[in-house]
Parts: sequence; structure tokens; C-alpha cells
Amino acid sequence: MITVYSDRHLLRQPKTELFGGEFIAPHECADRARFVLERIIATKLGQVIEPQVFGMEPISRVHDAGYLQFLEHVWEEWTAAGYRGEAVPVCWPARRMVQKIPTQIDGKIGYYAASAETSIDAGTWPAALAAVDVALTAAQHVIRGAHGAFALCRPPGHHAARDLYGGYCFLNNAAIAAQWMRTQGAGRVAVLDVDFHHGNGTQDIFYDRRDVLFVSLHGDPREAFPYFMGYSDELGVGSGEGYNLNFPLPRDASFDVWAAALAAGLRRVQQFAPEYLVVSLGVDTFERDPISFFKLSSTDFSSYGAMIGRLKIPTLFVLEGGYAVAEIGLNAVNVLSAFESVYNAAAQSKGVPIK
Ligand code: SP5
Ligand code: ZN
Repeated sequence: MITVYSDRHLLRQPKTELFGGEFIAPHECADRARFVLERIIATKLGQVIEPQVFGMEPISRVHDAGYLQFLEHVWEEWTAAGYRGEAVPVCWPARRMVQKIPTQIDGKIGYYAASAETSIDAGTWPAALAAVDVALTAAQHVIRGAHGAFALCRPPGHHAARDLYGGYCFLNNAAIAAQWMRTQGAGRVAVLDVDFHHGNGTQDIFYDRRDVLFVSLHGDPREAFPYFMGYSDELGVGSGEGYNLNFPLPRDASFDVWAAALAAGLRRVQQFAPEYLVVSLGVDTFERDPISFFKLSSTDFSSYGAMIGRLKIPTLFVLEGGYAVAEIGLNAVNVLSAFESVYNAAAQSKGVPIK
């Protein structure tokens, strides 16, 4: 399987993450991408290529124009205000308050932030743009006939909504890629989100649509970030009703419980019969992840990669979370290799040529 990767993720190197009332070293760090890349090379998963540049058009189809202007200029406005630290919101348009966009940067950042752990630094915007190019380049490989492709994205994207950042995410790489597949002619695209956290951004973006199915397995929002979305009664709205499917799972859910939910989600995907599948691949479901509470072992990642491969739907994998940095490469690549070997075995037995 081909991997798309860009060094430009190194432009985002925030020093802080607000956690438990302290500014700590961020969980979402550059080493994550380095360890995944090293594992891909060590296991010879396949070629690693640079992204092409796609520009703003595919991004504008998913994100709000004012939000994109904000992200592009937040750092210069923050530093122009005289602040010496990284950009962090302290004030939000909470319940019953007015949803107008302030002109001052503290007001603006509060308007566009969904959470405060995600510090913004000087290189955040160019890094986020590069991550989108990584996702779109990998999507292009799938559109051109690859069974699978891996977008080694950093920063991640699934918490970014149309006009909200947070949860370490700014631009929704997976949603932008799924929309681009539609723009390029695919009738139906499914997004399967296996990150520990609910993909609130992706759900928000496609909530009123029936052309993009969203299925997410995640920690119960009563107990886990993003807390305010991800319940099982969120089914979609308008013509999108029935095209959003959430599996909130309890603390310490075993792999058997998790895999049963995945099997149910995959049955819905099969019934939907999309041209392409986009997997938001977070590996923070791992038993030793520092901020999550599922209990998957490294071999469980192979098991579920095989389950996804048995669908035989051309699949774009987009990296999301995963904060047990030493094992992030093992766990992510276990999913990809198992997907690939099962997909190829299934294709061979049907006499379909292997790409
Ligand atoms: C992409 C992704 O995985 N984003 C995750 C963002 C999580 N941000 C909030 C973290 C709060 C963690 N609280 C954990 C308590 C552990 N005892
Ligand atoms: Zn996550």
C-alpha cells in the first residue's frame, strides 16, 4: 500500500497543551508521525510519496470561508495583540449568548474554538494545509484504482467541523477527502471513524446528507471527549436521516465488544454500498494510550484491519489520533498490512487483478 507523507507537519510544533490546569507537552506531537513513518519503512508496507498541492478549492467545499480566514491569520493577530504565549481561547459563545463574530482576536478565537487544549503556533496553518494535501493525494490513488492508500496526516482532522477547531484538529482531512471523492464523481462515500474519540467534526459536516454515510465507534460521550456529541440517537437530519450511526462504548470495553460494534458498523457500510470507504484511523483505542480507555492490544489492530479488508471496498486510511507514541507505528501499520493481505487474498480468489 502506498503512503503519502510530508515533512511539513514539522511546521506545527506547539509547546503547550492545557491539561488538568497545567500547560504540558502536547500529546499530539511530531514524533507521532516520525514513528509511523519509521514503521512503514521497517515493515516495507510500500512506497512513500510526497503530496501534490491541491489548493483551497477542495477545502472550501467543507469548511466555512470566515473560519478559513481566521485560521490563516490567527497567529499574526494573536502576536499583534502583544501576547507572548501560544494562541488559546478563554471565552466562548455559550448557551443563550449571541452567535456573532467579534473583531478582536480573543473573541474570534473563542468563536471558532470547540476546546482549549489545542494551542495554535506559528506553523499550524501551513502544517494543516499540508495534511489536507496528503489526504487528497492518497484519495487520488484510490480514485485511480488502488485498493488502499494511507494518508499519514498530522495534524489530525476529525474533530474539525465546518467552522470549529479543537481536539488537536483544524482542517478535517478525512471529510475533505470524502467530499473530493464525491466531487470527482463517486456517487456514495462512507466514512468509518475508529479513533477512540467521536468524530464530531465529520458528523457535523455530513449530518444532513445521504450521499456520505458516517459511522463512528468511540468512548461514551458521557465519559469521554468531545463530551457534547456522539450519542447513539444522533441519526442524521433531513435527507441525511439514517445516514449517521454512532456506537458509544463503555469504559474498558473489551476488544470483543468493540469488534461486535465494528461488525455492525461494517454491515451498515456494506448495505450502503459506497464506491469508496474513508477510514479515520485513530489508534488511541490502544490499551496503553495515555488519554483513552479502550483496551485493544497490538494484535487486535491486525484483526480489525482484516475485518475492514473483507469488505473489498477501495479504502483511504487517514491518520487521526494515537498517543502511545512508541507503539503508534506498530498499531497503525498492523491495521494497514492486515487490510491489504486480506483484500488481496479475497481479490485473488475472485480472479480480480491485484493493484
Ligand atoms: C484526534 C484526537 O484523538 N484528539 C483527541 C483530543 C482530546 N482532547 C482532550 C483530551 C482530554 C483528555 N482527558 C483525559 C483524562 C485522562 N485521565
Ligand atoms: Zn482520538
